[in-house]
Formats: sequence, C-alpha cells, structure tokens
Amino acid sequence: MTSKTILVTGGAGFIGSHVLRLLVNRYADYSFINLDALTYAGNLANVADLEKRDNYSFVKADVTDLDAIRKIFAVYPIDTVIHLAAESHVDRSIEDPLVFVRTNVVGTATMLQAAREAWKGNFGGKLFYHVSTDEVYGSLGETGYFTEETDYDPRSPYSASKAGSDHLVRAWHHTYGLPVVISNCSNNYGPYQFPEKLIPLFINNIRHEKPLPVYGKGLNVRDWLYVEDHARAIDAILHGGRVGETYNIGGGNEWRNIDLARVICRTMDEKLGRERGSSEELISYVPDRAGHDMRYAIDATKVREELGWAPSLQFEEGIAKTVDWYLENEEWLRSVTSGAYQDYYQTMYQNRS
Ligand code: NAD
Ligand code: TDX
Repeated sequence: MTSKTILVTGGAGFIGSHVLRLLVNRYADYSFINLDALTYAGNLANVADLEKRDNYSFVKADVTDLDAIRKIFAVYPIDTVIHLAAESHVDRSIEDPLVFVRTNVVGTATMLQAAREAWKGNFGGKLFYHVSTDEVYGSLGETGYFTEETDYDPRSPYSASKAGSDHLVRAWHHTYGLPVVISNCSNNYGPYQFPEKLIPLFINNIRHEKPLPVYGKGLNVRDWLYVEDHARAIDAILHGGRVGETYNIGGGNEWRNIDLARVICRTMDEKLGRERGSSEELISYVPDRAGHDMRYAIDATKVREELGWAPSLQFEEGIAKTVDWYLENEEWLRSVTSGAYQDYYQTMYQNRS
C-alpha cells in the first residue's frame, strides 16, 4: 500500500478522534496531522492516546484562516485531506447561525482552495474527502429512505451550512478537477461525544438525576450508528471509494426519540443498580426544537455493495458500551461539563422547562 500524508480536520472532536484512532493504529506507514481549532467541542483529551505516536502530530489552526492553512500545506507533504471540522449541533445553529456559515461554508471553501493551490493541478494520488451528514436531504415522512440521488432540502442553519459545503466540494471537483469524495452519515453515538447531543446528554442527566428533556412528543425518528462503524466506513471509502462520488452511511437502526430515551433509562438503571423504571420518571416533555426534522433514514446499499461495509454492532450492544464508557470516564464528562457548558445548558433549556 502506498504511504500517505493525511491531514484530518476536526480530529479533536467526537468523530474525528475515532477516525484518527482507527487510522493511526491501522496504518503505521502513513503520517497523520490533526488540525483543529479546539473550540468548545474540540478536546485534546479525546486523542491523548495518540499523542506520542510517531505517525501523529497536532496543529492548532482555524479552517477559515487561509494563510494558516496555506502554511500547513507548505510544511507537510499532504496528499489527502479528511475534512471533518465543523460546527455540528443543530440547537446551537438555531441560536447562533452565523458561526455555522463561517466554519462550515467558508471553512470548507478555504480548505478546498488551499488544497487546490498546494496540489497545483497535479492531482495524481491526491484526495479531498469531505465528511457530511444525512441532514442535507431534509426530513422524511413515515416511509422512504435517503439515497445518494435524493434532492437536497436542508431545513436548519446547520444542515443548510453542511449542504452548502457539499456543493462547494462538488464545485471544486467539476470546475478545477480536484479529486473529491463525500460521505453523508446518519446520527452517530459512542464515547467522546459532547454531552449536548441527545445520548450523552441523557446519560449525564440520568447520572445526576436531572430531567431528560424530550422535544415535542418524542416521536421524531433518527437512524443511529456506532461511531467506530462510521470510522470504518470512512476508511473503506478513503481506500476504495470512487473519485467524484457520494456515499451514504447509516445504521439501518431507526428509533423514535422517546423509545431511545427508554432504552437509555433501562440500561442506566441496570448499570447503576437503580430500581427498574426509576430513570424513566426523569423523562420530561419540553417545547419542540424549531423546524424539527421528523425522520432521517439512510439507504446504505451503495457503500455496502461497492465497498463491503456494514455496521458491526447491534444497537443494544452499542448503547451498553457507550453507557459503560461514560460511567468509567466521569472525569472526562466532568471536565467538559464544567464552566461554559453550564451557561449553555442554562440558556438552551431555561425556556423549555
Ligand atoms: P464535533 O462538534 O464533536 O467536533 C467538531 C470538531 O471541529 C471539534 O474538534 C472542533 O474543535 C473542530 N472545529 C470547529 N470549528 C473549527 C474551525 N473553525 N477550525 C478548525 N477546527 C474546528 O463534531 P462531530 O460530531 O465529531 O462531527 C464531525 C463531522 O461529522 C462534522 O462535519 C459533522 O457535520 C459530521 N457528521 C456528524 C454526525 C454526528 O452524528 N455527530 C453525523 C454525520 C456527520
Ligand atoms: O435535549 C434534547 N432533546 C431531544 O429530544 C436533544 C439535545 C435532542 N433531542 C432530539 C432532537 C433530535 O430529534 O433528539 C434527536 C437527536 O438530537 P441530536 O443529538 O441533537 O442530533 P440531531 O439533531 O439529530 O443531529 C445529529 O445527527 C446528524 C448531529 O448532531 C449532527 O451533527 C449530525 O449531522
């Protein structure tokens, strides 16, 4: 296998840290540069186990800073970019949309332009891999699935900014010939996810016997995938995906939020030795998210048939592993939920209680 120098953006975040862990361990002859601005969502503790590895280094930089990105391309012989850096939380995008446009739209254009300049039309062996979301396709009713041909119909500032970034990636491909690949994945869960997202938020709240804020009637449906399975799919696409193509990745694992909340409650009762049913009493219905997409569901036939990828974990197993990890890593949870997180929680949930 030819050696590679891979720039991973957003590698101190949730999914990026798992992608790096998988690739750094699997490909000793590749070099990895983790580029991250270390926003509230980025945490070097997420990649502490990689710090001393010979094939890994970290650079603090902002993806919207063209000069800084140019310098990184000038220093390292980068031939592959895996672009994950983004603002990723829908509720924050409703409160503060402009930072999503800046990071997700301007940041992606900046990365594309810096790669294009550095590679100077010499695109052999180069790849810009853009990591995106199923939310770009909009919202489904009770039936149907998102395929790679589904029209874009983003409805939140977050999903619109990710859709914008996907369009820019395709524009750099069609206009300048930049070799690109895009994957659009469903909801991820697992260790190191910031506790603003549903699953770690509920685990943390149950731990502290705080209310579990279920938006609306809890009937919205998401397709959940264990984060390590997403990382494996990214590896498969990195090595076997066709340039210019899009691949949808999903768990084939749809849950209504209220049913998912009950699974988390049951698992937590068992793990904490609490009386069965006690965590469910914490469920509290709160006013809905503005513009709340009803259902996401992915048709992952293409990645399965072309690249032989499939999720490896059953959901109950994935949830049990996730709960175990959060309970065993209370210090991590405490460190990310101190300080600014308290203000976030106050602002986000005060009008909902
Ligand atoms: P995250 O919020 O946990 O991590 C984002 C990372 O990007 C953080 O380390 C943060 O510091 C960094 N970052 C933010 N702004 C930056 C900037 N301006 N410059 C450099 N770094 C910056 O996000 P995540 O959940 O790991 O998502 C990673 C990617 O995967 C995103 O592009 C997201 O849209 C996509 N995605 C996420 C999910 C999911 O369920 N979490 C599903 C599908 C796709
Ligand atoms: O407190 C909550 N209560 C609640 O009912 C929170 C935080 C969420 N929810 C609902 C909203 C959604 O229907 O749970 C569902 C999941 O919410 P999030 O964890 O915020 O994820 P979602 O909005 O579906 O988006 C996620 O999946 C796609 C990621 O955050 C995105 O980055 C990814 O692109």
